[in-house]
Amino acid sequence: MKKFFNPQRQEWEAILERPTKTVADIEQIVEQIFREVKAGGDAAVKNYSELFDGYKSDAFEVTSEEIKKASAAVSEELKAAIDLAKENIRKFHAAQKTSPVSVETVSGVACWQEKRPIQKVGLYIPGGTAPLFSTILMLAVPAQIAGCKEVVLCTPPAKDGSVNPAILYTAQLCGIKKIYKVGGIQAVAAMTFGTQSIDKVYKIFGPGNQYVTVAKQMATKYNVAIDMPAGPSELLVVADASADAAFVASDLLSQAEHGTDSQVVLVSLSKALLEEVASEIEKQLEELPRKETAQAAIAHSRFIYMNSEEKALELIDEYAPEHLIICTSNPDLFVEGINNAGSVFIGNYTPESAGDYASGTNHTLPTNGYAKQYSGVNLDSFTKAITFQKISSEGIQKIGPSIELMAEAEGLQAHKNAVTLRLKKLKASGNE
Ligand code: HSO
Ligand code: ZN
Repeated sequence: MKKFFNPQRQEWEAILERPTKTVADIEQIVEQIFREVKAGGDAAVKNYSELFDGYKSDAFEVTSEEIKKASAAVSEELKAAIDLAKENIRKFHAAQKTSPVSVETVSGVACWQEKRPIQKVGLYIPGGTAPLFSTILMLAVPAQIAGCKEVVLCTPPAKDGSVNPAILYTAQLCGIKKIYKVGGIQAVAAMTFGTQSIDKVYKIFGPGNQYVTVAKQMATKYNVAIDMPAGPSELLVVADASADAAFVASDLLSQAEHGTDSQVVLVSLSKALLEEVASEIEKQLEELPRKETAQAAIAHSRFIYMNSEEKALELIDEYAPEHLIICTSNPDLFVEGINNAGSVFIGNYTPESAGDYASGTNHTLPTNGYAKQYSGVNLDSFTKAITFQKISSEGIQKIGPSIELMAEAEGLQAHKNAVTLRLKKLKASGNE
């Protein structure tokens, strides 16, 4: 870890800099795979599944037999835990429903706005060493509440075509009917264009490695939306002497074990706590099965001592962390003052893990400083707002003259005519 003591404002940017990836070579590969999947459909997907995942079959769709087997392989305890998490995520996201907004701006001019579901969404769930089945809950539960008609899930298979049972179990629990054993770039390309067996979608959600991330960006060039630009996961903990060093260390490590590029930052208002957390990390690291990954992330973590809460808040706001844990005796200063963060965790008994799995909030969040302008995934991520209006003869007479003038001033005669013709007709019929 790198330690800093009361860094000056002009040093903050360099201290908090995130790694920049060079995506140029990846982009070329992604472009080629997109071209091939667009032209060749399933056959191209099969080729790349074989090349990248070693899976030599075009039986992409998961069968009900496979689901049954997977369900039997998941323990009852884990099923109950998934149920609890699912219910909390459902409650929190169902509460995000909004009622239609309706305003009569001028008498006879009715305007309203209603949310409608995105009809077809695609979820990408990575496999590999940490198969994140919790992400299925975070995406499929709000998709269902929003009323998305079609939910497609892609996840990479092992060489033998198997998929982690918890992934399959959770997917069917969330009512997903179309589960495909396809991973990586080819999965994103398939959901972008559609193939003989995989449906095209309008928006793609979910985390992934840098290939998947670049592929999702490529999808946007073909009018497919994505949840948000993704980067390595991040946690910033702000703590003072009232924090429990072991808790703080465990939180920092929980983020570190995600990947060697995870961004881990401690902002401490106490020098003693900073040192305690550092030694706790060394201790706890020893016991972790993913020690090597966590160690690599910790190696580039930043431990920053600040002697002022206000300055600490400014620094945090500038960094805009994906996750922010506040363990200070005066949390309100940070809670009320923070402008830029994906998700905030308050107090010694609120680990990030709670939000990662089961408290109810979403764990698909903006990284890489995007918390300055993006929200995490929420119910609205699966809807669009449509506006409606209905104008009566009285209404068009009220606003018509202004429209005519504005259209004229913009040099758009046809726009003006669309109003003038109507006003004339009303005048002729004596309906003034
Ligand atoms: N911390 C991750 C989500 C996650 N953690 C899934 C465990 N499983 C990104 O917010
Ligand atoms: Zn996590």
